[in-house]
Amino acid sequence: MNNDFLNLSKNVLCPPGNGVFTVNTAKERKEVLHKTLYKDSTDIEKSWQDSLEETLNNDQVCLLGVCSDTGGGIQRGANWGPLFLRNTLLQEHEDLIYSDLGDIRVIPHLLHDKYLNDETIDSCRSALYANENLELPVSPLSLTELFCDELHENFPNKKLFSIGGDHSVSYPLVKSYLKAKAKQGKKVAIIHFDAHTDLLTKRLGIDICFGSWCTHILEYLQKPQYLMQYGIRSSGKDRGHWESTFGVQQFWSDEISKTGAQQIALETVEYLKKESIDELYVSFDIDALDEIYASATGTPEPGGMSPDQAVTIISTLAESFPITGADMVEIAPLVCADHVEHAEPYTTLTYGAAISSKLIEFMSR
Ligand SMILES: [Mn+2]
Repeated sequence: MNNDFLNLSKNVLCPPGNGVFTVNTAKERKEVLHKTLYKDSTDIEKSWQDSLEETLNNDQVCLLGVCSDTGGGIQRGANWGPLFLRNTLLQEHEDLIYSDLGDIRVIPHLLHDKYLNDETIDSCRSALYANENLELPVSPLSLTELFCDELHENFPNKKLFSIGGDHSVSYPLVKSYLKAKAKQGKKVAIIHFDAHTDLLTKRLGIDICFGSWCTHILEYLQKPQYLMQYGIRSSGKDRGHWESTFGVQQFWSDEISKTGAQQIALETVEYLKKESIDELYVSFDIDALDEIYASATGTPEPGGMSPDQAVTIISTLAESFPITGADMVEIAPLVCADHVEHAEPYTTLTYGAAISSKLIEFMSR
């Protein structure tokens, strides 16, 4: 491995679960995770650094946390997704095989470096790297893109499963994946589960956020039709508007229930085969699920998919295509929707972990 890449990783990542910068908050939860990962180590930073090279060189699926929810904007709290989802995966899917790269280092007030002035960048470089001359980005989305670009460059076959974060984190994750696959000459499609289309061009003047990330990855897709969206239901415009304006393909939640998840998935398989698609990336916004399964998220919505429907679609696609990248985003474990009866975080985490474990299992094939 390129030594520069190992050094870069040590600079822009931190141990799993540490991506939310705190002194005492959630200390016990972090300790549970660290004890499982690093046994009796008293120096977590060192144990994590020592494990990085092996993590990168093995052929297991790699986990990456992006604890940024600055790109959200209605109810935040998805910054805690990576820590809580990891603990749920370890408790409820203990036989699942993957290795953990850690979390992107996150300054919670920042989103993307293009929104910053030089003075702020210098100041944040001093804080993150103790060196303002180190020309690394400082914002979560910029750091994620740089890290993923270098990861794909150094390890073209590495499969990355990322945990958000609000959905804006999928912008650098998917963009970097698409650039890497284009270089490899692979034809890919994005399978996107969500209650929302995420197809704004800008939201209040900001182009990269949870409501607009999809629009800005279209230019990296060979055809806009290769963005396929499932579970849509909360939208100011109808399906025809989005499909004719952007060229994407949508399967709204009511249609999935009416036609059946299996049938919808088979139609997708047929389309993707006709287009000679080689590989898939799955981006899963937990609010694709109905609010009774996913209330601990920024924008829980009724009328959504069941976990079974989602797993059916993913499993059917995985029988015909390799899934070579995926993310699970928008789980906000400390958020409790007051309009959802019996809202609590554990149901959301359990279903989020169940779908994540399926994705990791399929990616491992
Ligand atoms: Mn979304």
